[in-house]
Amino acid sequence: MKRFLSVLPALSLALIPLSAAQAEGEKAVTVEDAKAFIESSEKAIQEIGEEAGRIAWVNANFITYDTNWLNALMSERTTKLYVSLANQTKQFDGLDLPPDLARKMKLLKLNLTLPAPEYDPAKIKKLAQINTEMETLYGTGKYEIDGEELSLSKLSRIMATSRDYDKLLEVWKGWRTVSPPMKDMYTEMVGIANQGSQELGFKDTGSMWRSKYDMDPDDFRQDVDRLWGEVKPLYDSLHCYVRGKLVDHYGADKVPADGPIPAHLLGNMWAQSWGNIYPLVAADGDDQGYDLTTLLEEQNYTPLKMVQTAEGFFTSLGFDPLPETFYERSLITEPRDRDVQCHASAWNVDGKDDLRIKMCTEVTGEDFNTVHHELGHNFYQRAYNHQSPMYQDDPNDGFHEAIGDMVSLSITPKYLKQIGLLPLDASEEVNTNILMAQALDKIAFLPFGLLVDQWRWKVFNGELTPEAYNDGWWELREKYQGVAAPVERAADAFDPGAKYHIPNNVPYTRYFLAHIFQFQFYREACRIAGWEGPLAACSIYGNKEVGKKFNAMLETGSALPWQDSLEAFTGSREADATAILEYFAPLKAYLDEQNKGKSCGW
Ligand code: X8Z
Ligand code: ZN
Repeated sequence: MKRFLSVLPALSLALIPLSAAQAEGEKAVTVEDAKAFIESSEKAIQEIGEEAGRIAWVNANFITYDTNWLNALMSERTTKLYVSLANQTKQFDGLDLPPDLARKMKLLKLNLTLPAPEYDPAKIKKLAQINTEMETLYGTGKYEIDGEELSLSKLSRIMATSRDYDKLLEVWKGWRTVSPPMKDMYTEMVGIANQGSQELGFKDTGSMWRSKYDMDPDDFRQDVDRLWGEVKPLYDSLHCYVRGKLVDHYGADKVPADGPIPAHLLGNMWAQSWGNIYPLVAADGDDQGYDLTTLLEEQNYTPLKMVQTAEGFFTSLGFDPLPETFYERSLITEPRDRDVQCHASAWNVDGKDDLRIKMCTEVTGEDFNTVHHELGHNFYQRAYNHQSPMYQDDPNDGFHEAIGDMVSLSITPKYLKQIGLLPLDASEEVNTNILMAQALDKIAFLPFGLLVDQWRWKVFNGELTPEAYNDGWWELREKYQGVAAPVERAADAFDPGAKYHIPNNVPYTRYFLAHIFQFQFYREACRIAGWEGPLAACSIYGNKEVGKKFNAMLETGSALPWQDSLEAFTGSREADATAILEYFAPLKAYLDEQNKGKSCGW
């Protein structure tokens, strides 16, 4: 997802008026000065956001020497502007500001993901170059097998479908050859960003990231740990059951019956969601689920039709259709003749209605879910586009990641019948296997969603030094996920860099939070819809009342603290794991029954 991008030519900095105090050298700044500062900052941000957005779009769609050059230049200017604005907010510290101004001041200070030292133009430039280069290494990364250069999409297809231990190992190792050259750049980037964060008054960049949640950063860390503690028993049950099935398939010589699972056997390049090995772990018996990929193929779905179908879900809730330009300007399938950044993203290029997705969509159940995920970002972006520039965002990044996912939880057997993907005489019951398929995506993801930033927090605060980057990564992978590298890692390995969000510097705790929030939103939506059956069988498709109440939360943008927005929709001010636990309770009972007598854990 691309959010508020901004850049300002050096000259325009003159737009930001000096405060009265600065001008006169002594007189204290006033609320009026603060107001004028915020107004001019918002104007500057709005004016240049579109330019930056279009350049970033072209770069991600055509990765070339020149678009990289342009992107680095824009990134440099963006950082310059935001660092300057963030540092200028300090002059108003201690001033008793009205709540709206105080909030905007705070958001302005926290806006950048990677700040840099304000008066060190060489470092700002270096940061921009490093970031562009790491993004390019990832976006153009390939690995050759049997004389063919394979992109990440192709390698991921093999990870998803092959059940050959050695083939999977080759692909898993192969993709990780793209990241060692990133390691020194990453180290340098950490140093520059930390300097910038400290200048703004934060301990380090990780601490700055944790300060974005309208609560004390230490309390935030604890809250995340609390949530993990609540869902961990469910993850442990799933891990134990899946490991048993993998032992059955690959043998105890390949998969240790009481140790961590080799990370290349779970159907995904990063072992972050396991839906692709559903056929290996599905429960026996009559309760067979369905394979969404097969259903889509049987009905001759195309990537375009998948996007239109997902749009149809949102319009059924009362959202306006996407603008025509969405279909004219989006990238929906992988081009054959050029390098593009295939990692799915959703954009609002002009801060108004120029919505797009960029996705190398394939006709699979996994991508059907991702299409809903991306459109969730777009509908959210449009819902808040009338807000002032500082508020055109989520109040908690977990919200942005949860919207589309919340909608796709309604892809139930009943819904699939309604849109003609399942035959009309199919059962509407959500049986063990349907829940199993969901758990392989949603429950398996939780520890991964947590550990990526646990690693980065340790990198930013210096607990992990460059020599320990890779081992520290695998310690966390084992601790949280119970997975292990299938082979010893070389001294120069930089395996975190083989995951998109590390070279692209996208904070990751948002996805962990989103996996909690989406069930919380969904449970509330189902309550509004008057649903009384098992939670997992509820579909909100076509429910305008749900759409209206949900939209009320979305259109608030970041104008209110997330706790207020959450309360307005769900009545609760806390991230609450009871909804995800309720959803999977029948599966948990099944898993625990199956796991009886096994030694679980790793
Ligand atoms: O990066 C994404 C989205 C774009 S915001 C495709 N996701 C995470 C990932 O792929 O690692 C969605 C789920 C987790
Ligand atoms: Zn997303």
